[in-house]
Amino acid sequence: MNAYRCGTVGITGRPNVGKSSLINRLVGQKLSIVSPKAQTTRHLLTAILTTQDVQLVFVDAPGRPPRARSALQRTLGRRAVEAARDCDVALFVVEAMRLEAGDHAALDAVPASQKIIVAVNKVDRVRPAARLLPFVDRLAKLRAFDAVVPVSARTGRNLPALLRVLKDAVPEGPALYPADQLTDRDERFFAAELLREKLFHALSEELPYRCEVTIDSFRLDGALRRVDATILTERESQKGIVVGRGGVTLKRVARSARQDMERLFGGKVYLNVWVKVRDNWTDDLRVLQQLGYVG
Ligand SMILES: Nc1nc2c(ncn2[C@@H]2O[C@H](COP(=O)(O)OP(=O)(O)OP(=O)(O)O)[C@@H](O)[C@H]2O)c(=O)[nH]1
Ligand SMILES: [Mg+2]
Repeated sequence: MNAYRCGTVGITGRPNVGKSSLINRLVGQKLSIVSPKAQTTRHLLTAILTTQDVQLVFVDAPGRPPRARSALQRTLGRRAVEAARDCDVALFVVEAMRLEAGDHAALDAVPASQKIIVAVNKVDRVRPAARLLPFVDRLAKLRAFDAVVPVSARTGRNLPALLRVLKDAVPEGPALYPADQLTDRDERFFAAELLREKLFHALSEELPYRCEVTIDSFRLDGALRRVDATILTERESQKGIVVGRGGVTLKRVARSARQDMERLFGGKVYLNVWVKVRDNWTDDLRVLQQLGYVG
């Protein structure tokens, strides 16, 4: 029998290439939030896949922002490289048929000594599929990658092949986590993230980047989870948009977040959401500290 394998897989890549989608699909649970906008992920998140012969501990990370304009973005930039450096193997995700300066910058931040596997994501969009071959060739010349695997997080295509190469890349050793543990984060973290995800879907352009979510209290009341949350905005005018006319936007966002929480937690949730203004929080080190972005 082959020995058990276990290791950490740090994800890296330009924003919006589908890193979080891929991790969710690989572990079979929506843990990491996803949106069509770049820079959705802000925190490091562990998602654990345990099988008969391997345990893969994926670390999702923010996409590396092209230009850091605020203190928050500088922190995200640092987090983006952390995951790919401090792991057994880096999973570098790119979008099929699209290599940009951001991809090269993300790759350059991974030390030359690091094992790297490339996932060429979103291949469901490439027609005919033969167009992919020259792209993969070009990619393979960038560095001595351990493997280049075309996949689709959307359709699940080729994910078993990706899991096989990841398994071969991690060291032999016993599992780090119990077989039924899916993540290192608690329900409180997911409550905040799911609410933040809904803001990314409901608000246009710049506004989601000006918002943050904090959980003021998270209590179990029998089988009911009672969650009090605050959405921080930077200005009064932004608060107005988040709340919406007659409160419609806020109601829609809160309802959708509550439904996702109930699905993830497997029980009823009572969610209360307030919206507050905290002047320029994305550049306020004290606020960023309170939010856990800076130590
Ligand atoms: N067509 C297609 N779209 C995908 C695929 N994977 C992800 N997407 C979409 O790409 C967008 C970005 O996905 P995310 O998973 O949030 O990307 P990310 O790399 O985690 O982004 P950041 O956290 O901002 O760095 C979303 O709209 C996804 O639905 C795929 O395989 N095919
Ligand atoms: Mg992400």
